[in-house]
Amino acid sequence: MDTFVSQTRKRNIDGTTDEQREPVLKKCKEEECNQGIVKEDVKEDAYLTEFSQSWQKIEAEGLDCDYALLFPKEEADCLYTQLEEEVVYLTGDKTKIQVFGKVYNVPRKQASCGDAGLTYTYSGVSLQASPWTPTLEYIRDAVTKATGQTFNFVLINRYKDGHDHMGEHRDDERELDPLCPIASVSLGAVRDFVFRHRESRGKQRRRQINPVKLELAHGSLLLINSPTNTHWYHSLPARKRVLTPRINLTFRRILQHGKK
Ligand SMILES: O=C(O)CCC(=O)C(=O)O
Repeated sequence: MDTFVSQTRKRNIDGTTDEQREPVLKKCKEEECNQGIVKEDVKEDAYLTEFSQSWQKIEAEGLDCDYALLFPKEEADCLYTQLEEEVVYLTGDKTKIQVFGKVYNVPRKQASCGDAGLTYTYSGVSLQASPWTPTLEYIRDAVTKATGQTFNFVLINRYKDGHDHMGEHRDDERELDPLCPIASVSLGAVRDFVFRHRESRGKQRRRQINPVKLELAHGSLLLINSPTNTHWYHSLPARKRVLTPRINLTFRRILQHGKK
């Protein structure tokens, strides 16, 4: 994979403790992850073993991201199973977007949750936040503990397999707090994720800047820091060889009434 990562450095992730995570894991074990996703007999000890991972810094011109494994596999499996039970995806007109005046079907399923009254608008679609579910709150709080940032909204994308995808775009809507990173949590199938510099796209490209390509793992957290979304587009390309689903959660901070 021709990943171009200009510089990496390690630092410790300040994540949740095992004790804090235990209630969610217990719930999942009690239900025996009833969709059959967790097949192994996972021992109590395995849950309580300290899970320490480190951040990887990903930098290029105008691009600043941090990547870490936030959840160990067993916990990520449980969270995935619980989200499959809890999240209600959009239907009808909300499954269409407008790009340059043309209407397209969204090639994946979407939902949004957040604090009461919040709305997020992109590509001609206005998404009203549904109430947080227990698992989304749990993941949001784990992200806050790991990053020190607070979030009031999450966009949920579910890709049933490698045919489902997300086209190149920037998350640069005015209602997003520019000081807050976008925190992207991935659960399920590993998928490629590509950043492309705005000056090296399409026919009118002005510069030759290599794309930055990542693989987003099950249980991972990618922080997209400012000013990345000003200079770089990102996408989740179709990958026909991927046969299993993936859920992605992008936690955001939306400015209420256009103010901080
Ligand atoms: O599924 C992904 O990792 C991409 C999500 C994304 O680009 C977005 O929510 O803006």
